[in-house]
Amino acid sequence: MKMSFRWFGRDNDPIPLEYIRQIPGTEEVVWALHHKKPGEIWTKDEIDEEVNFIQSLGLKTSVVESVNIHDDIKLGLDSREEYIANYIETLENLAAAGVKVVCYNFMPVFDWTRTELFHPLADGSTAMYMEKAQIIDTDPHELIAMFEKGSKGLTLPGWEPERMAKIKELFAAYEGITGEELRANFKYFIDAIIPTCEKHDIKMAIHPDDPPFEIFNLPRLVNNQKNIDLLLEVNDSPYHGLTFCTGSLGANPENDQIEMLEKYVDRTHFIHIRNVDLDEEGNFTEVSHRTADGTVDVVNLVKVLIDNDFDGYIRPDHGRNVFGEDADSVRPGYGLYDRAMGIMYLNGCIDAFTTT
Ligand code: DNO
Repeated sequence: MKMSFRWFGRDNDPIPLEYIRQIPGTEEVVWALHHKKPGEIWTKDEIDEEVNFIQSLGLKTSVVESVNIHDDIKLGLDSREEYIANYIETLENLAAAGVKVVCYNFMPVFDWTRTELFHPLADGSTAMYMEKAQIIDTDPHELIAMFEKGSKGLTLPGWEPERMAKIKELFAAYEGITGEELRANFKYFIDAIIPTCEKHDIKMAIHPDDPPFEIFNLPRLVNNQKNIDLLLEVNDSPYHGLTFCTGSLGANPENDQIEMLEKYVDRTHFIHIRNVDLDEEGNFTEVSHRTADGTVDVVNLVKVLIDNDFDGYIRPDHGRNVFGEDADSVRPGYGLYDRAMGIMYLNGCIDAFTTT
């Protein structure tokens, strides 16, 4: 398996690539063209510029996270044809630059959601937190009103201003859409792009929905075994696979992640390892990667990967904010220190299971 570290690019990430190279065993940078909007073509020149820069510092560029999907595709509108054609062109351009795996999601309206970014932990660090009731009980219209008033009551990372500006229309567009309809729109998309993936040897790795339960009445497709089975069944190609995210799936206490990883390991191209500490009400805080610090059995999940000769890509997911790292300059969850410690913990697990 290949160890990687997510990096948001020269304009968005204060972590120097030189530091990433110093994390033992880390060969790959998980990258993206973060200025690109969903539906836009990533040109060969733009891709080459980024890839050449990362590679010039001795790191590889096999994994992209994410090429985001335009909402018209998720909604199944006629205009999806143009966006699917653009997506295919982007995949061809990425494959030409040597990219092997594309991580993406199919969540309506939002990417991941939390209710607090700097929740204090007992050790004096902070981490992201999700209070389930606050999300479940918030009516989307109240949420829209809160944003219109500029309220910081609910802090939701990764919500770009352009999206917030059209949040009302987005909610209206998704109103009434069922899980089955969303899955049918997903199938239309994946069936359209898989021939390109097979031809150019570039794998799709869908990320689970985070949190893995319905929020604001928006349907979920990638949150539990039943739905993941249905999702994988829409197209049998191995090029249609998963990003197995232990933090996202770990926030649903009914998910037996060991069983799930054993079942899906052959369709898993990328794995995000993160631990969460889930309480009885379904709230969770993100914690260190160590098994003992949360409710995700990180050690035995790594063992499943080793036992199955997993040869895809792995990265540590969100870390805590530790050692006084400047929380304003790094993206929430994406500081250097705790993720680097996460890698060393994963390296320890990997070595313990592979060294005889
Ligand atoms: C959170 C990330 C997600 C992920 C997307 C994939 O930190 O794991 O934002 O990148 O859902 O498209």
